[in-house]
Parts: sequence; C-alpha cells; structure tokens
Amino acid sequence: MSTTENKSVEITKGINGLEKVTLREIHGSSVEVYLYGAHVTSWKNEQGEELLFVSSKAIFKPPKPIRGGIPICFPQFSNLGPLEAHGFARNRVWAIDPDPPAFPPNVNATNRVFVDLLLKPTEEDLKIWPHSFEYRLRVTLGPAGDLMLTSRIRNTDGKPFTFTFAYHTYFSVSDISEVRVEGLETLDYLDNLKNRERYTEQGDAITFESEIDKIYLSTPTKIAILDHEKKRTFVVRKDGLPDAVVWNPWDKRAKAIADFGDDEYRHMLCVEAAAIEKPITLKPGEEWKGRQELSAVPSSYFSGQLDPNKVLQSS
Ligand code: TA6
Repeated sequence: MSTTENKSVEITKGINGLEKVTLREIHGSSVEVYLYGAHVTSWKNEQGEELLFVSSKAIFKPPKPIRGGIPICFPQFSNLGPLEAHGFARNRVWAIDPDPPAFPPNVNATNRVFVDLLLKPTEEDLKIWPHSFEYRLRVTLGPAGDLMLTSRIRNTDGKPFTFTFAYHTYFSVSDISEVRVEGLETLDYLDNLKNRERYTEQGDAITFESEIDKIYLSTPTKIAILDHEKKRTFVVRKDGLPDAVVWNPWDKRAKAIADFGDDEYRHMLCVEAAAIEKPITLKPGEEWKGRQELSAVPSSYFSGQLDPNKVLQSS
C-alpha cells in the first residue's frame, strides 16, 4: 500500500459488508477492488465516469463471483479442466500485503498509487487443486488514470504445476453496435460457440451484431476498443498473456444468466488478456508474471491514424 497527502489508499466496507480498497489518484481518477476475488469493480476517469461494466444484478455474496468488473480466472480458464468455471481465485477472500515490495528501479513510481493482494491456497483448496502457490496481484493506478494489474504467481510446491489464466475484463460501452475492436484482424481463434474449433478472423476490425465468444491466439501486445458514440478508446496493453478472449452474450444468452440484466449486453464488452492455448507450467520455486494495462483515451484515435502506443505515451 502507498499513501501520501496527495494520493490515497482507503479500506472500507462495500456492498454486503465485503471489504474493498479504493485507490485515488491526484487528478481525480479512482479504482475499487474487493478483497473477495481481488476483484476490481470500478475504474473511474478524472471526470468520475465509470469505465467498467458491473451488472445491476451482480450478487456480492460469496461464493458467487461478481458479475462484471475484472474477475481473475485462475488456475483454470472457463471449463478447460476439472475445476469450477474460471477457477477459484475469483471467489476466495484475498489478503492485503501491508508491506509490499517496492517497484523495480526501472519503473517511475511517482504518482502511482497501488495495493498488493495475496492469495495462498487453504487446506480445502489443496484438496481440489493440490498445488501450493503464492499469488501476488498488484493493482496500480497511474498518474494519467491508467489501471495496471500485475500478477505474480510463484510455485511454492515441491512439484511442477500448470494453469490457464485470464483477466476477464468487462468494459463499459455506450452501445455494443457502436463498438469496434482493432488488433485481432486476420488472427486465428478458437470459437467457443463451435466446440472451440479453430478459424481465422477476416481482415476488418471486429464489430458486433450477435453473440460472440472467441479465444484469439498469439495476439499483439496492444488491442484497441473504439466506442464511437462515447468518442472513447480503450487501449489494452498486455505482457505474458498471448491470447485474448472476446465475449458478449447477446440477447438470448443474457436472459439465461441469472445475475445479468436482459438488455445489459448492449452496454458491455469483455476483452480478456489471457494465457489459454499454451498453459503455463511452473517448476518448484519459479514465478510467472502476467500484466495488463488499461487506458481510456478520447477517440482522436481512429483506425490507422494514430498508433495506440503514441496515445499512451502522450497521455
Ligand atoms: O470468457 C468468456 C466466458 O468463458 C464465456 O464462455 C462466458 O460463459 C463467460 O466467460 C462468463 O463466465 P461466467 O462463469 O462468469 O458466467
């Protein structure tokens, strides 16, 4: 945790008395993260506008994972293994590290506000997934309001283990029909709606007019989500996470999800930095790092005109 007069970390009780940490940055942006699931449920820009989608029907009550925000999928993505869907990290209560390590020397820590959350398996967890690990999630709010999530997972066991992973980020969008995603054109993907068969995406930016649930493979480190109505572009930068899932349940499936409003599919889009196709294996003592950085910038960024990297550098 880091607290000085101009930036702050505050621990309070959130919905249903669940503990949450609020990070506030001097220019007015903020982030909320629940200890339940180490689940980011809010990310607001300097104008106080919410950038993440959380369902009005979300149930903040263990063991139900929170619908929206940024669920952590670990140690299993979806049903790709014997565990409950998306693994158990999203419905365990994490601990705050009161004395976290400093940022590495090459990172400018000025005006960054952050919290480190820790997860270690309980005896009960070891019965369903018999591998000891230490998971450190650093949630950082940068001076331009960027939201950075850094996961460090260490094998503290005597034998190797393997896992899949995703930051299941629900972005808030004005209207899904006004949104397009750039950076995934021409890539191969596994289609979850077609038994995970492999296809190749066409050459245009991705737009939305029906249910989508695809795992794009070997994706670039930057993906842009353009919201024309809002004139806002989200830029996802990722490291250690080669895949990217794109999900919108659309109308029919939305109705079948109890903690999701019938029409809410219009106002959300999941773009999830992930490691799925090639599961991560850690030997005893080894550590894996997976990082996602989110920025929201005005859509002076249009296709081909501005490199998302330049947007990031100027913000
Ligand atoms: O990431 C996409 C996905 O795996 C979809 O298949 C869809 O089921 C979604 O996640 C939500 O999963 P959840 O377990 O949170 O209902």
